[in-house]
Amino acid sequence: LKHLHRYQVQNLEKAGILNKTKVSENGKKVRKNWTQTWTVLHGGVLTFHKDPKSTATGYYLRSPQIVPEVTVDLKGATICWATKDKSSKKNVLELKTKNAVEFLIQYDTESIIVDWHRVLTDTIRQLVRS
Ligand code: I3S
Repeated sequence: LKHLHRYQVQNLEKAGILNKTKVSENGKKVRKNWTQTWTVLHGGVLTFHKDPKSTATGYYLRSPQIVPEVTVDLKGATICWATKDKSSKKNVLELKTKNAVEFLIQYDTESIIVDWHRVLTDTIRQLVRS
């Protein structure tokens, strides 16, 4: 089990609390539903987990099998800063998946969202080459 823990930690590229909402699916706008989620970037896949309180880092690592609420394959996805018309919130990222699902990702602390932007951009770039 200890080995499993180490394996999980090494491959965990980034994790943290973010606000997210889906905005469209198959070109169709869906009603926003901003929720705070525990977000994990791992092996080119981004997952959103419900109830960040019960899924803080320790809990996630102890329960690597935990089923995410949403799984996003970043291969073929795009990430950019959302334009002002997309949301009244600050520090908003727009994530579009290859199969035409659009999410907004947001966090009030600029340094945190800037970090996520950098890591997501790098991950998507690497996946293009792979
Ligand atoms: O882009 P919208 O439709 O103005 O987004 C806002 C709404 O979804 C609103 O909820 P209602 O569906 O009850 O109107 C949300 O509470 C807002 O947070 C949404 O806008 P922001 O600007 O926060 O992304």
